[in-house]
Amino acid sequence: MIYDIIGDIHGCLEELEDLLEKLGYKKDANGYVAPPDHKVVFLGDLTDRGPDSVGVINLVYDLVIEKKIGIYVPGNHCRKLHRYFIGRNVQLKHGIETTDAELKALNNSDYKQVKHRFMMLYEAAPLYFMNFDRSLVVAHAGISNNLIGKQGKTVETFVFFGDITGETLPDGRPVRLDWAKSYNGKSFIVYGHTPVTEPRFKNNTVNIDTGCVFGGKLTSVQFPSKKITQVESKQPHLEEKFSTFES
Ligand SMILES: [Mn+2]
Repeated sequence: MIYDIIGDIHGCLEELEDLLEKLGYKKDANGYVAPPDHKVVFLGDLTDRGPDSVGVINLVYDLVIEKKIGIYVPGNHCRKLHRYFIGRNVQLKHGIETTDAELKALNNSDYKQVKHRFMMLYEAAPLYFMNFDRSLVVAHAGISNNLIGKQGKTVETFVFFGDITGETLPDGRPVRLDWAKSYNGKSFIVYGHTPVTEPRFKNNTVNIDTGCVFGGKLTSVQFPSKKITQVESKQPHLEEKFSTFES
C-alpha cells in the first residue's frame, strides 16, 4: 500500500482539491477514485481559519467513510470542534469562529448532515495511524518513540499538542519542545501542527504543515517513497505564523 499523507488543511478546500488531482486522485460521476494501491491519509486540523471548512469535512467524509480510500487522524482543532458539537462551552477564537460562522449560515438539514459527518469521522478515528508493521506512523503533532502503540491521556496530549511542557511563552503560546530532534525510532513519523515554510525532515520524521491557511503551501508526503508534492496556497501570506526550527 502506498500512502499519500496530507498536512493541515484548515478549510482550504480548493488547495485540497488541487493537491488530490496532482496526486492522481481522479473525480468521476461518483466522486474520487484513488490510484491503484494508494490511500490518502489526513493528519488532522481539517477546519478553522480557512474559507471552506464545511466543504473540507464533506470531502474528507466522502473519502474516508464512504469511499474507504482515506484514513483520518484528528488534530487539536478537530478535538475542539467535536467538543463544540457535543455542547461543551468552547471559546469561539483561535480559528473555530470561522467554522462556527459557516455552520450558522447553513440551513437546518445541511447543519445536521455536516455535524453527523464530522462526528462519524472523529468518533471512528484512532488517535494516530500505524501501518501494519509500524514502519509508518501518522500523528497530528507527532509522537515520541516510547508512546507508539500505546493509548491514554499522555498519548492524547502529545498527538494533539506536541511535546508541551505546560509553560507558556509571553505571547500566550505554549512552550513546545523539539521532540523530532532527539527522535531515534525505527518508524517514519509524519506530523504537522506547527507551520514551517518547507517540509522539515529530521531524523526519521517529517513535518508537512507548510501553513496553507497562512499563505504557504499544502503539502503531501508519500510513503514509502517520501516524495513531496505541494500546491501553492490561495490565502494571504502571514509570515509571522511560520516557525523556524534549527535544522
Ligand atoms: Mn494543530
